[in-house]
Amino acid sequence: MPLIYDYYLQTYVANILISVNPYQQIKDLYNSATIKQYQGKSLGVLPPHIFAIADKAYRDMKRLKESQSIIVSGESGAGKTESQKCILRYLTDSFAATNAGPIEQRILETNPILEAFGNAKTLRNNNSSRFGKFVEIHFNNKYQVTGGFVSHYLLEKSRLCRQQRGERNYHIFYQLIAGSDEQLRQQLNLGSPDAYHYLRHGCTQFFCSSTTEKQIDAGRCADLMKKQGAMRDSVVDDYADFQKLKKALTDIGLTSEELLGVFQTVAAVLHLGNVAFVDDIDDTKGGCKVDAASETSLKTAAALLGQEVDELRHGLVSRIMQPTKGGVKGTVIQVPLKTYEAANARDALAKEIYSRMFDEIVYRINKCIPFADSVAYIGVLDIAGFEFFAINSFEQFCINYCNEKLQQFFNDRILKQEQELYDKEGLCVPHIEYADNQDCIDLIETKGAGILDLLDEESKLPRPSAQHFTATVHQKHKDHFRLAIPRKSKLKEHRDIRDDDGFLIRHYAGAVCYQTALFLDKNNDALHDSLEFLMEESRSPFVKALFAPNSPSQLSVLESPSRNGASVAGKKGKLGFVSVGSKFRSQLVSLLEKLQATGTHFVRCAKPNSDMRPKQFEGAQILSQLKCAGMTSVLKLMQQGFPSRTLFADLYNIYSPLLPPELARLDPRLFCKCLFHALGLNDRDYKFGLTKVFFRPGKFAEFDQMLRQDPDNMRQLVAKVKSWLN
Ligand code: AD9
Ligand code: MG
Repeated sequence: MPLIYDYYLQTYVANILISVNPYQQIKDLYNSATIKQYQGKSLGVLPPHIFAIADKAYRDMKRLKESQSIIVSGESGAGKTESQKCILRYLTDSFAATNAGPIEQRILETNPILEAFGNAKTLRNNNSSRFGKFVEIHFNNKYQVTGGFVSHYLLEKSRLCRQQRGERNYHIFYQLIAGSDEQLRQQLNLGSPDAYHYLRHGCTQFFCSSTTEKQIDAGRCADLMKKQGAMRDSVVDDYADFQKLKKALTDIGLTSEELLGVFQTVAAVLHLGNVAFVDDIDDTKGGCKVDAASETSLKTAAALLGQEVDELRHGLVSRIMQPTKGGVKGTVIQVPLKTYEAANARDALAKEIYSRMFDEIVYRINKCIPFADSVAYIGVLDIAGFEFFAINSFEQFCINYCNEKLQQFFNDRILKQEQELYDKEGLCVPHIEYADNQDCIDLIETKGAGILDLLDEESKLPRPSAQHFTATVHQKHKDHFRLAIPRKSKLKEHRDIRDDDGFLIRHYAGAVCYQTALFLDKNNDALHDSLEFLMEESRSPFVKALFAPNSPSQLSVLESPSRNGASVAGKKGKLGFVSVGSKFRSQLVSLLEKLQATGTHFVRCAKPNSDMRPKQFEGAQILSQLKCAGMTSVLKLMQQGFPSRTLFADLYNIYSPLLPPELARLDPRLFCKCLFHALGLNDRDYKFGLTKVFFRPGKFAEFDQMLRQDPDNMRQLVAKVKSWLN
């Protein structure tokens, strides 16, 4: 039986915040007054809150003069992105430079932009982020916000061409249709969502809020929305979000031509998706041609992409090949494509255009929030948690690989280093065993024999196949504990599948069965050369720039330039392209290097139920999420651990100015001992190590409060210390 709750559930396990999505707006929970309340307060002084974590990260950055990161994790719909937004708001509101308003505004405006192009309605979340991100807020030497940097990971490209029933494509398509004025609509030749092949498979409804409904009552949009039966959501509103998006894009510096370039590109993707192909019976080589019924779509797509219609037509129905013999390039030949090959080429083009546009937009965002005078940053990671569905493909494989790496980092930071520190400081806390997952990471990423490299190798074969790839994986890692052949029933449930069509990996959070049929295609999403050449020569300056050799997609968009200018996107290998898997592996290396170099804070978000409803709390579901987040070992450790600690010297520096000179003269260690004794702290609540004092959860905050008490108590305290010293 689900339990009913009507409060916002947040709690700490040691210094880790566990936050359960309330699925309702809670009055005053995130307003400016609450922000003020949490400023400068130690963890535990006020009720658990995402602001308390943001403030701790800020205070640690200042105190330790070291960048910090906050890792927000959880399954889809658990509240990661909302938490990230709260952290960004807290930091930009609290620590703005007095006269640097626009920078904070621009940092906050990255959200509507990223969400328009990178979020979509899924069955699990109406505003699901279909990419991962690490957002850095940079601070100057006065620890005021000075700029930012966004790194992004694994935009889900497959969504562009197909969505599950009930899911949508990226919000921007619906925003553009619902929000553009008549002139823009005509310019882009826009119809309603059900007119587009790329929107038709999923759900074609708009999102709307009651305010918008009133605002646009008499307009075309209201008409459209009524016809489509608009869905209500507290966060997503296609019409209003489009107006916000236009403002945000203008604020980050896009000119009106560039803005039009973006919208033309979005519309071009829709029209391109409507170009269908049929077998060309006149072609002796078995080629295909554009279906006469989609000529208008082809023309519109070509115009919007700055192409000649016939060149685009040619690019889609044939490909150029230049065979090499003995290292010498031969004559260029045109190979006609079969109907399904042309459809694949069209989809590949749509995905490539869109993902390059996404890279460009992130690049422009970063350009407008520079951080030349940064001394440190706080980075917030919002990336999908461990996933397992009825059918798991390459996307789940990549995200679970990422979660293995993050879990290892979490174990290392929270469990390994914590226990090493207890040993070093002589604290005598019993050891906690936890599972090491290095073998699972090796299985995936080892150079040469790891699954990612085997996949790349398969692509280089003359006739690559999913079966051969899968068989190679099983053969290379025959007795690997983490790898198994899935039981027939597991794969066959949904389709007619053979044994060598998949593998099972025993992840830290559970076993997942991967279906490998589309691994090769999803790993190698390069365009064929003819289309790439066409786009490079586009008459549209916006499209041409997307395909230029120095475009953000070609350069690395992953590194903040101040620390490492080098590209981590990987070098073009023998394949002539960087595979999705190897690019992601490089990105993860870079991300983990950053995390290793920062102080870390963890937020574990949990989803209370599968229906996105408030006040419905399903205990078993939450427990399983906490297990996936590796929280059980942490709970064991923290039951007997000491999560807050501070150097004697630091404690001395903080509190000696509050206390009379007799006390301040003592050396830091004795000073702390006297103070604790005089305050009458229970010795189960703290432990003295060699250089630091350690506190049980929540006890540092109590201690801090005791010391900031009124002068009368302080006098009594000093008298107690003196008598104890005598
Ligand atoms: V996904 O992996 O991107 O699909 P997230 O990011 O974990 O997922 P998100 O932050 O988008 O989830 O939250 C999902 C929805 O829950 C939001 O659209 C809100 O409607 C709702 N939510 C989440 N957090 C809060 C909150 N603190 N207060 C109120 C919330 N509503
Ligand atoms: Mg999200």
